[in-house]
Amino acid sequence: MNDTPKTQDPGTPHYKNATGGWGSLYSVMRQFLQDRPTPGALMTLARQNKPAGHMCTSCAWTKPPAPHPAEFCENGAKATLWELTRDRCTPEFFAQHSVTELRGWSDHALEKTGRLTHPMRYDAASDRYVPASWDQAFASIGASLRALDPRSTVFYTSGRASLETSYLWSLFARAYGHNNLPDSSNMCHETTSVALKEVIGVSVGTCVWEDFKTCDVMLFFGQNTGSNSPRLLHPLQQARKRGCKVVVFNPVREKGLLEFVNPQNPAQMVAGPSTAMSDLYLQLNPGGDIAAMGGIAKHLFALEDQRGGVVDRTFIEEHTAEFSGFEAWARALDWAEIEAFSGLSRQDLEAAADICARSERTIALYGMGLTQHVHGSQSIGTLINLLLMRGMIGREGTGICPVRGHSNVQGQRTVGISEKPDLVPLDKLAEQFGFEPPRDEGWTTVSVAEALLDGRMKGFLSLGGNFARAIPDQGRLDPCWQNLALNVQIATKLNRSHVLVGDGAWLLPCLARSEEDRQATGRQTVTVEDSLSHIHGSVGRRTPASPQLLSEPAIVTGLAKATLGTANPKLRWDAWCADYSLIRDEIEKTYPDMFRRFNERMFQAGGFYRGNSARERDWKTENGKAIFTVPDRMTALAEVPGAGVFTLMTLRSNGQFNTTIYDDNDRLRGLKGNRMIVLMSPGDVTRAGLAEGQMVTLVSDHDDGFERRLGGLRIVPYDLPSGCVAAYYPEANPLVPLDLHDKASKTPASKGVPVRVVAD
Ligand SMILES: Nc1nc2c(c(=O)[nH]1)N[C@H]1C(S)=C(S)[C@@H](COP(=O)(O)OP(=O)(O)OC[C@H]3O[C@@H](n4cnc5c(=O)[nH]c(N)nc54)[C@H](O)[C@@H]3O)O[C@H]1N2
Ligand SMILES: Nc1nc2c(c(=O)[nH]1)N[C@H]1C(S)=C(S)[C@@H](COP(=O)(O)OP(=O)(O)OC[C@H]3O[C@@H](n4cnc5c(=O)[nH]c(N)nc54)[C@H](O)[C@@H]3O)O[C@H]1N2
Ligand SMILES: [Mo]
Repeated sequence: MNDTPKTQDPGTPHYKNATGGWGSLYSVMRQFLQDRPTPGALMTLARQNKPAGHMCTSCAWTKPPAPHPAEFCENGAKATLWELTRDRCTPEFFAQHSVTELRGWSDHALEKTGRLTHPMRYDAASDRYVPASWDQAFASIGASLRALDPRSTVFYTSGRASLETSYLWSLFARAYGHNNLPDSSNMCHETTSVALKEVIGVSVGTCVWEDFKTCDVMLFFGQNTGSNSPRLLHPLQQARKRGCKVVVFNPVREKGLLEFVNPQNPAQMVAGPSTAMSDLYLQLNPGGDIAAMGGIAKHLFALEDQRGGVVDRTFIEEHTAEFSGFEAWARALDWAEIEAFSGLSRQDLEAAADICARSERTIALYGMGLTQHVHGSQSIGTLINLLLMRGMIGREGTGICPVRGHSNVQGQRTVGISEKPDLVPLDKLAEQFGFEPPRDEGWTTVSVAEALLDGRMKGFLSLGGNFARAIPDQGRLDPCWQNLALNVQIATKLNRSHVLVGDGAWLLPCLARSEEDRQATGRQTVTVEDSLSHIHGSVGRRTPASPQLLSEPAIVTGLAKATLGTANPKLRWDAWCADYSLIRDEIEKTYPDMFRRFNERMFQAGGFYRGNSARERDWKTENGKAIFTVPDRMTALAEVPGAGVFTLMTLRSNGQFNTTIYDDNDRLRGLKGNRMIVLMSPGDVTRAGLAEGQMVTLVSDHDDGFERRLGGLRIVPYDLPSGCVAAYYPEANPLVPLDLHDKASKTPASKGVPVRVVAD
């Protein structure tokens, strides 16, 4: 626990300009010069996120029905330009550099080599990747898989692969014989999927686009909109203009939720002024969200006692269960404790509660600041309590809005990528495809890492992503990758997961989403689902980076056929690969309610809505009601008592997309040129006897007999609550202990790592 409420240390550096604006345009231009994209890249950008174009591979924010002429943001443009680079990572490159040498390269340098061009096999004798044909790759991987126990293998997915690819991937896994289908979601919004399912009966948010036009309050918990979902700034700006109140809870003063100049509004670009994006910006302690929400609830009950009309009793009686437990908990909270744990003053929390009490339509949005804590699912449960007590779910302009990360991460779960067999219609699959799917629970990301450590995992197939770099505890896990019998990486660009390999490794290059995908029946299209549960068709038109590339569906069907053979006529790998509309027909058969007339509706403007029972106030929970919950703790920090222990948040910069590092700048936080830094409040820097610019080592304060350290970090005084520090993901991942995760969902606690700061 930290000492009593914090006042902010003044005078720390900040980015002077608003989010968006000219800074955003300059940043895209710098990226353009760095990537030297192939000709026509700007035309491709103009089609991004529009019905006849491709859906951006950056974030999952919704694509509105009436898109702006340029419906992309700074970071969406960067992601596309990064994909369309002229640079190529060829067999000649691999002949020149051993894999051991490449392990010493930075994340940026590895990806900067450009698009992968050929299927490659790792040759242990020469310690190099050597070229192979696709036929050799499929035959060899198929033979290896047949020799392994399916339950000792893992099929990982990063949240980018389309609905079509994801459906085939999970079908392949189950026909082969396992449910080991972890997804990047296991490190991200799995907390959401587990927590929301339990309390409101759906695993996704309830908001749709229209809600953003009529809400009168938005509560933002731990989501860095300006960097990570910049297109959400547009509806937010519109909402501000019509008087919608915005309250932000975030330990860091993130620019995007402070002020914004719309780079697509010429008048505002030239003459300003910027739009103030929030009414209250509350810099709480990391992990202090439950305490803050508890304070708000407590004051709402006090207001109800004073004047009534705050608590929606009719809704509560008709639609919810367990309200009395929550009410008793909130009323009994002690303000001194609320202030100590949240790091916020009673006055500020009462002001936030006053805004909530006056609201007729409230939306709550959140990101990794809530999900990546040991008590993440309880924070989400508590946030739902706040909405339910005021009847703020299932009406226009209200609801819960988890802001998802990868562009199809939500959709992958929708079509069967899940290690939890209960979430998948296995009986349906059995009937549709004539095989008996495995029924036992598969491995989450954390279980995979455990199985890697103790040798139970023998084979790992990765559909995109950079698993080895994204997971916790890298120092411990890195050497284990060389022990696998099989490691198959389907990717667009080279990354660390590809160079931590041993014998039996393959690198299979695929088309990017903006590239044209031609199969036997002509040009193919794919689909993705956004954060608001809308499904969009996506058409790639660019010439592929290399003629050797295969599409993801072609690779998955190739692998499946080579592994399973052709004995089951219902598994029509060749036909599906030739015509993706047949895959969509299968998806529709498995999920008829959500994907009705799938092929017909996929290009509907704004996407088609797959529906959401909680939005209709139909609660598919254990007792048929929306359920109030009582958290069993106020903060994760209670687990790390003792002087000198700081809570480490691992953060994204504005110059990265996850483990893809575009550059070393974090423009919106006013930080430049170095990612090996640790942010710390000026008061804490002084109190710890340190100085600006000093080099330090972070040592994880987690007592399990394994020492986790990260040295070579430079101290940067920054406007943070005292008691916490921040460093960048993925550089800081060796400090995140594998067993420090949300208890319900096993999402790693990447925003709540206890560390000590030691001078180098
Ligand atoms: N440009 C770009 N876009 C991206 C990504 C990217 O890397 N770059 N990644 C994509 C992915 S996969 C995801 S999941 C999303 C991630 O997008 P976000 O959900 O925004 O994730 P983070 O950047 O990790 O940080 C979240 C915010 O939480 C705050 N925070 C930290 N701890 C706490 C806490 O305890 N409480 C509260 N209330 N706040 C806290 C941090 O200060 C930060 O502002 O973005 C997606 N979009
Ligand atoms: N400490 C800490 N750890 C974290 C987080 C954190 O906040 N802090 N965030 C977590 C979160 S939210 C997430 S989502 C995970 C991200 O984990 P991942 O999704 O596994 O990682 P990415 O960095 O998104 O993967 C980048 C790689 O994907 C490949 N790629 C790009 N486009 C394509 C494509 O179209 N097809 C294919 N096949 N491959 C492609 C490229 O080779 C690129 O190098 O990290 C998690 N880890
Ligand atoms: Mo994510």
